[in-house]
Amino acid sequence: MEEEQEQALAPGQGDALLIVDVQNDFLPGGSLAVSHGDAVIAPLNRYIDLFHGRHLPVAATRDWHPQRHCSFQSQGGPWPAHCVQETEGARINAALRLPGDVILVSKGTREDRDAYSGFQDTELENRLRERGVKRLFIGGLATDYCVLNTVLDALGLGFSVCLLEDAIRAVNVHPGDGDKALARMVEAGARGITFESLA
Ligand code: VGL
Ligand code: ZN
Repeated sequence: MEEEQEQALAPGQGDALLIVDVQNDFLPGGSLAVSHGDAVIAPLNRYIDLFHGRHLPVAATRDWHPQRHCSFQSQGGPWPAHCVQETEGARINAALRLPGDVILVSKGTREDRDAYSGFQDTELENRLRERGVKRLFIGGLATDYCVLNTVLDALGLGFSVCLLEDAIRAVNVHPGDGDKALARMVEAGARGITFESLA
């Protein structure tokens, strides 16, 4: 019984890894730092090695805002300026070992629209479909914003989702937001997993 479950979970044909917004501005020292956000990097590198080693697609999203983006406080939005295109803060952290053939998707690129989901106004769905992806293993930052919205969109689009519980961290603007987001994702059909559950 136990073994059967593990086999079903092990990444294979039709699976892809999707890493959300592991950018300097969301890490300690960044302009919209997620506390302990850097704790996702080591586990994500293990997932990258696993997927890349099996020749399975690895995708990454980045928040990629123009200088006067509507989500910035200077423009009446809720957030400090963050992930401004071509700045150091917008760079995906160098410690993350993304493969050379990563599927890289930029979101929130329009001044007048925000995008918490990696699927919003991007080519992500097409890029995954053309690789035959049916199930996504999703981790990154932040649990209560971009991970939440990316996971809900993925499920809505018909992908199965395994949520990497050991490779996500929350902003927690309100205490408990991360836990609430986790519950919503599981309620919507995401399966919470850890790296150990794959081994
Ligand atoms: C995010 C707030 C603003 C995220 C992006 O990546 O979770 N959060 N922009
Ligand atoms: Zn943003």
